[in-house]
Amino acid sequence: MELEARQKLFETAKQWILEAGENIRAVINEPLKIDTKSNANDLVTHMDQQTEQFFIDKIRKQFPDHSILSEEGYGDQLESDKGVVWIIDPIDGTMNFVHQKRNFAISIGIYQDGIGEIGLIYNVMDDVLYAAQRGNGAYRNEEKLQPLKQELPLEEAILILNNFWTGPNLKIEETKMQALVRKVRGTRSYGSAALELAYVAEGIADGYLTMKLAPWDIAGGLVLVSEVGGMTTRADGSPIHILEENTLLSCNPKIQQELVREYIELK
Ligand code: 2AM
Ligand code: CA
Repeated sequence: MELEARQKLFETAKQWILEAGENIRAVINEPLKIDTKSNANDLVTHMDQQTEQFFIDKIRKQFPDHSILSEEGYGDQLESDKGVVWIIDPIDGTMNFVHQKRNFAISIGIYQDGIGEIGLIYNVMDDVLYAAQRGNGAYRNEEKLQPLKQELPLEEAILILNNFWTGPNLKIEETKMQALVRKVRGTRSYGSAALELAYVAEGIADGYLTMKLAPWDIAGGLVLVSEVGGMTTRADGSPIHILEENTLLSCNPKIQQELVREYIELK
C-alpha cells in the first residue's frame, strides 16, 4: 500500500471509529437488547450488531474492493488474506459493556496480504484512542508510546491472564499456570482482549497470555504491540495465523522465551 493511500485510510478509519464511539456513548444508559451466542456467558447486544453495520455500510460504500472480517457476521466469508482486509470487533469486552457500561473497546485491524498495516483500539467511555500504522509508531491519543522496557526480569513483570486458565480446564495444566502466577510480580485481567493488548503496547502491563482468541479480538492490538517493540506469537512461540483462532502470547521480548518455556511445560 502506498504511504499516502495508507495515511488517508488511517485518517478515515480513525474518524469512523470515533464517530461509532460517540454513537455508543449517546445511548449508553438506554435499555439493551441482550442475547447469548455460544453459551450463557457469551453475550451480544443490538449495539454490537448496530456498530458493526455502521462500519460495514461505510466500508462498502467508500472502499468496495476491501474485504471485511467481523465478529457478528455481517462481513464477508473470507477464504484468504489477500487484498485489503478490515478485521473488526464492534464491541470487545461485551460483558463489561453490559455489566459495567465501561471498559470495552472498538477494535479495528486493517491488513494487506496478511500484514497488519493499521491498528485502532478505541476505549469508548474513556475516550482514549490507541492508533498505529506499521513502521510509524503507536499513539495513545496524541501521545507517542515509548519503546518497551529494555530490562525486565519475569519476577518484575505484570502478566495479564484470565483466571479461567488457573482452574481445571481442557487446554492446560492448571497447577503449572498457578506456579506462573506466583512467579510474576502480579497478574491482571481486564475482560477486553483489545484493551489488554493496548496495555501491553502502553507498557502498563508486560505480557498477555491466553488460550483462545478470535481474529477480531487481536487484529488491531497486534499492530500496536509490534510498533513499540513487543512480540506476539501463539503461546508456544509459533506464528499467529490472523484469520484463525489462536492461543496468544503478546509481551515484552525480554520475557518472551521464558514464558514460552513455561507454556511448553504447562501443556
Ligand atoms: P468479546 O467481548 O468481543 O466477546 C474476554 O476475556 C475477552 O475474550 C474479550 O476480548 C472477549 O471478546 C473474548 N472472548 C470471549 N469469548 C470468546 C470466545 N469464545 N472465543 C474467543 N474470544 C472470546
Ligand atoms: Ca465483540
